[in-house]
Amino acid sequence: DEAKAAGAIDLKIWKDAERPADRDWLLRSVEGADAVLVMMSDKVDAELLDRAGPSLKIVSCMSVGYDHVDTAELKRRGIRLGHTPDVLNAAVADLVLLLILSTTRLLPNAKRTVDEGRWPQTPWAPLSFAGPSLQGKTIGFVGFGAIAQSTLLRLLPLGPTRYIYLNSSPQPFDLDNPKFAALKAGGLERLLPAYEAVQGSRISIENARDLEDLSRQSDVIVVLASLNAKTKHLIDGRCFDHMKPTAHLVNAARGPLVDTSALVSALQQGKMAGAGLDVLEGEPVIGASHPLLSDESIRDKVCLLPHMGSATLEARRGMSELAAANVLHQLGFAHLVEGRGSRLVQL
Ligand code: 8YV
Repeated sequence: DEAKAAGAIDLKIWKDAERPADRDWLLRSVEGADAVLVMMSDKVDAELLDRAGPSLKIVSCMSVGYDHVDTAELKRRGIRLGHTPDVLNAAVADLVLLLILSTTRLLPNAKRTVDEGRWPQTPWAPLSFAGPSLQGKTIGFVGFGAIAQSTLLRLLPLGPTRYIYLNSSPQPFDLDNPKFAALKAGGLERLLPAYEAVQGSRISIENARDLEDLSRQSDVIVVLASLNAKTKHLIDGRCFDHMKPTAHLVNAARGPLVDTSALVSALQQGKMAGAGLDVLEGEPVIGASHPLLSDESIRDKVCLLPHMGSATLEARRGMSELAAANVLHQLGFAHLVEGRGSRLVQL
């Protein structure tokens, strides 16, 4: 506001917070811009960068993921990229927990039974709506960045005794390695012995050998990796072949990390027990005709959410402030956001 009042900035703002920016509006609005601040739904490609022209210095994303941005083009043109890590860790980790519990405790089936008025006709039986507890179980993380580590910290009181993870390169577990900073900052050193004492068993955190190893051992696989050419369909048919028939899959990262048709077949064939997905290939247009919802034999095994991992008011405010701070830092207005750092990506 200050910079605008001083006549130092001209802002073009898409004002509808409920709907993504219209592409034509975006292409018109970026002409001659010094910075563009985009949502995950705004594709930043060569066409948009051409329209912006040589004045463009930074593309700032209001998201931690930036698979909607052509990073090679940005690098080639010397344009910086900003994103919003960390401010959303708690919100996404909360949602992952919600998905793990929803899918293991059969929430879709239970809720549909009540919502559709079938409860009175459903006689109580010892195994009605009974799903597995997390106590003594193994959780496998595909992608073990700050969000996955925040999820692990939230899972500790629920009783899993083994956590295994995979990153883009092998990384033995070592709390002094900055790669595990979110676990250290969350107090793992103190929490681990406390929960071991409460549960009366050791809790281990280990680097899985590979995806096959992780798939074979996990009771819940949590996908929190970034999407790129190497990770598309990382969770595929082979992975489902190795899973325990009682295992669940949760994806709160990007839809294309999971091969949806392989997932549908795995659920149909009973190769796994269920899936909780905040993201889906082809989102946002998922309807009742989607294969995960149209097949009655698997419909109750999946909990689908509309990509809302970061959707707490606090996280969204933090994301918007950081996305704006990234722009202001890059354009030489850092003094306007004193005390607020910037998060630029090394391209
Ligand atoms: C969404 C996310 O971007 O930050 C990310 O990468 O996937 C989420 O935070 C956000 O929910 C939608 O704008």
